[in-house]
Amino acid sequence: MKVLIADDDRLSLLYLQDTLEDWGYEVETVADGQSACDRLQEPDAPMLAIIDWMMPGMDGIDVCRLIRSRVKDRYVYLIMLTSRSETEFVVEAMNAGADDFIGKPFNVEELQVRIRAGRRISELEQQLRLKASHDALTGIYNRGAVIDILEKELVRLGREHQPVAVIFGDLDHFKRTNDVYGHLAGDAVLREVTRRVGGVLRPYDSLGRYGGEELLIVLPACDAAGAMEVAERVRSAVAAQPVQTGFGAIPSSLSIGVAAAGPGQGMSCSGLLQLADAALYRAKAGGRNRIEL
Ligand code: GH3
Ligand code: MG
Ligand code: MG
Ligand code: MG
Repeated sequence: MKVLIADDDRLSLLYLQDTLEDWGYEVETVADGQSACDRLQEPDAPMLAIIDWMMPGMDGIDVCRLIRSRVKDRYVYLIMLTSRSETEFVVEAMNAGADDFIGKPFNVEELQVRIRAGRRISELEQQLRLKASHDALTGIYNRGAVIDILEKELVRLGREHQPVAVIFGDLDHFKRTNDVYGHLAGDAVLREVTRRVGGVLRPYDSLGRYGGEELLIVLPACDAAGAMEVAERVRSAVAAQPVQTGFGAIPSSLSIGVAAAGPGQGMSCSGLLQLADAALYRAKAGGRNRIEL
C-alpha cells in the first residue's frame, strides 16, 4: 500500500519514510502542502497520507480542506502530524477533514497501529465504492454508475461544445438462451458478451449494465458516425463466434440502438436514452443482430 508523507522538515520526513518502508509501505514524499494537494488529486495517488500541520505556504489544515472539497471519486485517509497536540488543535484538524491526529514526536508503536487502522478504513471504503458502482455478475458499471457518467459527460462536453453518443445494446432472444441452456449458462453468456464488448471500446468509453441483458455504452466526444463505427465493432464482436460455456457453444447476438447529442444541442440524459431506446426497438423489429440510428 502507498502512503504519502508531506513534511517540510527533512529529518522528520526521512525518519518517517524509513520507518514506514520497514513496515512494508511504499512511501512517496513531498516537502510542502501545495505538492501534497497536487499529488493527492491524481487518480493513482496514495489512499493514505500523513500531513505535517506546519508547512510554509499551504499548511496541513489547508491541505485537508482542499482535498475534502476536490477529491470526490475516492477517499483519501488523512492523518495530521503535529507538535500541537492540545484538544483544540485536534478538533481544528478534524473539523478541517483530517481522519486522525498524531503528535510529534510520535511514538512508533502508536503510529503503526494508527496507520493500520487508517489502512483498514481506506481499503473498506474502496471496496464499498467499487461494489456500489459495479455489477456483481459482469464487473462492468451498474445502471446508476453508467447513467451518472452520461449525465456528467453531457454537462462537461456541452461546455466544451463537443458531441456525446450512446450505444444501447440488448441481447437477442436471451430468454430462449436461458430456457434452452439454463440460467447459469445465460450468466456465462452475459459475462463473455460484456468482456467482448469491453474489448472493442476506446479507453475513454464507459460500459454499463443498464438492466438484465441490456448494455449501455457512453462515448464522449463521439458523433453519430463515430458511434455507428463503434457499434458495428460491438455487434460483430458478439455475433462473430458462439460463446463457449460449460453448457455448450451458445450463439449470441446484440441488437443495437445508437443516438448522439450534437454540440450545443442541450440534450438531456433521458432524451438521449429515449432516442437510443427507440432506435433499439427498430433494430429488434428489423430482424435483430443489427444497428439502427
Ligand atoms: P429480445 O430479442 O426481444 O430482446 O428477446 P429476449 O428474450 O432477450 O427479451 P426478454 O426481455 O423477453 O428477456 C430477457 C431475458 O433476460 C429474461 C431474463 O430472464 C433474462 N435475464 C435478465 N438478467 C439476467 C441474468 O442476470 N442472468 C440470466 N441468466 N438471465 C437474465
Ligand atoms: Mg513542519
Ligand atoms: Mg431486454
Ligand atoms: Mg433481449
